[in-house]
Amino acid sequence: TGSTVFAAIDIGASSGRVVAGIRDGQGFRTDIVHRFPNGVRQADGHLRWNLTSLFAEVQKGLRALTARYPDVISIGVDTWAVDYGLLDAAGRLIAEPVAYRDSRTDAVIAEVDAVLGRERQYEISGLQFLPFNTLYQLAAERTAAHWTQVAHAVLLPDLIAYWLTGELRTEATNASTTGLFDARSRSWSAEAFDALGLPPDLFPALIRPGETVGTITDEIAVRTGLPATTAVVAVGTHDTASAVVAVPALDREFAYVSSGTWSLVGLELDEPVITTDTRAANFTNEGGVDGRVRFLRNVGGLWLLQESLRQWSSDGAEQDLSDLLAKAGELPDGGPVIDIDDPSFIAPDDMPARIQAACRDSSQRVPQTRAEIVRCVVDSLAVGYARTVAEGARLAGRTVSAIHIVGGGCQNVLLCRLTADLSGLPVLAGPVEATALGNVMVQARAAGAITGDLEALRAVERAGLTLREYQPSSDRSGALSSKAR
Ligand code: LFR
Repeated sequence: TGSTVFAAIDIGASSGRVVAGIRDGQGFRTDIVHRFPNGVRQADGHLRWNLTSLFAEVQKGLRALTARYPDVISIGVDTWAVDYGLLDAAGRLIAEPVAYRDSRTDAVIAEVDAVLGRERQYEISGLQFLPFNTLYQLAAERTAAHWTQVAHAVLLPDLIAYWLTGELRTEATNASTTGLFDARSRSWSAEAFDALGLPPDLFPALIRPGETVGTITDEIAVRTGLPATTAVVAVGTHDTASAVVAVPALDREFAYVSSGTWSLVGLELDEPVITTDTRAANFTNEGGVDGRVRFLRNVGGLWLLQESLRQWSSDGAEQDLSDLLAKAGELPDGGPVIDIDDPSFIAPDDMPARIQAACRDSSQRVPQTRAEIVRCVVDSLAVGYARTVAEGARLAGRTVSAIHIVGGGCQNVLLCRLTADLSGLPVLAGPVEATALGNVMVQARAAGAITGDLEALRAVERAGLTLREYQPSSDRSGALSSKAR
């Protein structure tokens, strides 16, 4: 009676979770019922995800969820963007999806740019150039032997929704990251498909957040214990789109950082801003929920720390991040700052050595200890956050009164404090589970458990949250400001 529980399947590049999102008197509560690791591995000559095992974890999570919450209303799925699986005519996955960190696009970027110039690409899609944008990945793949078998390209959250329901769709916020989507008309770009020689119906039909994909198959109902009538609802299936929904802002003068494996830094706008300046600054105009525009840039992320930790653990004893961060925080200001967005950091392996090389190559002091390397990454992230917020505000002609940091990185006190100091703006940290919350809130609205625009949703969310606030201190803006501007 009156219990309103929604299931969010939220899978990031380094971990996934199945979350119960509960609408209660205050706001929304999340209960993580299942957590599992994710990562890329080398297989058949490429870095790949293992969607088959991720889907097994999803089912395990849904089983755990129904055991605890028998009355789940619906399910929403979000994952990282740009990657896709290829299905044959019988709907079978042809191979495990290649991961965006694979280098396969190196060989085709120039070719694609020759048939559809970078400027024209940006004019159509408003998308920042990233070497792994879907159109480059498809260009690399279409010459492979298996291409003749391909019936559909399916973005990864849509693939999971397909396995749950048997229904094939392409959710629009994630479609906006392909480079084949028109940012202004918010539909596929026939010109882009044509230029690349891709069939116009390669991707399944579009669906918008809030619409229903379908009900779960009988097989999934049996395996998970969910009622056969349970619906899968389209949410902002691009994880960043869901995270932005759950930025707990009280007005619209906010900037956000969705801080996870990547840091997505920017503003929410009503219309795309596609100019030579925004192109030069490599700002993207990704599609948000309710037709909003996520005007942002991909800034490097916790990936550099995750990969450093992985390296150090494989060298010997397990290394604890909170311990290193505490030590890093005690180091003096003014250490080396690297360009965290350099493409040389995209691939896995040997991260500490690459960070040291970046310092050496830019004639800075080379960090030696683990704490120094961690401090270098955190300083560089904070510089990237402060600079990108200022740049986004300038490009969009907007004022920003606060920066919200959501996602895992909001727990990093040093990062939050440095961002406040360098930007001269208050930083509001939280929630950690923004992506799952954004996923849940869109489902809750589709079910009628909450009504209104994103501002209304955020107001309800905010009522149930305690945010940590960091006021800028002027001491530090002096010490590092030359690097932030
Ligand atoms: C964050 C994210 C970014 C996207 C990157 C690759 O998880 O979705 O928004 O650029 O992963 O898909």
